[in-house]
Amino acid sequence: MLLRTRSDIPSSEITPKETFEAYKCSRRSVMAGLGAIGAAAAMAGMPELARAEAKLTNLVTTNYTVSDRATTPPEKAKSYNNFYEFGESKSDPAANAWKMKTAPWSLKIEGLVKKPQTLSSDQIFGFKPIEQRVYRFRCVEAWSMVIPWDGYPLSNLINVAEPLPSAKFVQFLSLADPKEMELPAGIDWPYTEGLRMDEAMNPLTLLTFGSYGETLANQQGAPIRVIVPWKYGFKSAKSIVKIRFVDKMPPTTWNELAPNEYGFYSNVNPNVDHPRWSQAHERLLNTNSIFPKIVPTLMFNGYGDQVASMYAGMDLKKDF
Ligand SMILES: Nc1nc2c(c(=O)[nH]1)N[C@H]1C(S)=C(S)[C@@H](COP(=O)(O)O)O[C@H]1N2
Ligand SMILES: [Mo]
Repeated sequence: MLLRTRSDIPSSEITPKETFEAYKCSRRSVMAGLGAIGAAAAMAGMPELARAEAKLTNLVTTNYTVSDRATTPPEKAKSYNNFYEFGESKSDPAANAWKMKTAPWSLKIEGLVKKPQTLSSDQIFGFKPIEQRVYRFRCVEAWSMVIPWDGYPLSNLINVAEPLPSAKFVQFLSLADPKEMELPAGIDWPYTEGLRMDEAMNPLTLLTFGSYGETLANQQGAPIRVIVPWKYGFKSAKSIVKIRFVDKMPPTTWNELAPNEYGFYSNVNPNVDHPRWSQAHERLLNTNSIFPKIVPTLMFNGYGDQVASMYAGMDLKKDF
């Protein structure tokens, strides 16, 4: 099994500053996106750990906010997590993910693109104004939360790389570092997920750096993850180190483990049950109560208006 770590990426591969500035993203605007702690830490070249959960400033609010459900308390969203690299129970990520060093961090963009490149997290943070979007977030395990995620559409980053017409899918690879992670046996690390190109370019797909107006906690997938709100939670890969543009549907972690249980698409769909449980309802984890409300699951998690057309003509029982 081949483990990929950040040390695979020589610093010489980091995109030079000149190239980066060609995207009209000055260091100043990078700083503007981070709170005072973050800016000070970054300026002093301090490890990003020092600015964990720094306040994000200049957040732009958008009209994607869910208003029909109360927002999950942040302590709930940051203590009940799936991040198998740090262990398989819901409390393991919060207990163990502090060991992950999130700076320096680089994200490599490779494959079928005109401009393959490696960007630091600061470069990516500063590339566009950061929006806050309160999204419904539905785990395949039939629980859900309502979380204000902070980031900008993934399409902004994809456009920078200029995918070739032959690029049909996007593959995400998460960090897999045995020095910092448990990496339980039985999974072929690194964690990997994928989207079809139109899904990756959909304006709802968020490249995410924060939640609740702060940088992501490590257990949420700091410093960079994706959020795909109309799909089951496992499609939203955490702590991404690589985005690869490919011509064929890429392998994905859960599909490889149990292809009859987890399809590539994994659109939230109350009409297609998981082989071992119903997907018609969900436990709504938007309070700290130990007796969560159970609510009906919505087709495409309630985002059908924005996404259903991408699946017109497909049999979603077959392409689940
Ligand atoms: N790298 C990685 N990404 C991952 C996972 C994981 O185990 N490893 N779990 C997925 C699953 S199953 C869910 S439900 C969400 C959980 O995100 P949250 O902990 O921020 O709620 O992350 C997804 N992304
Ligand atoms: Mo999940």
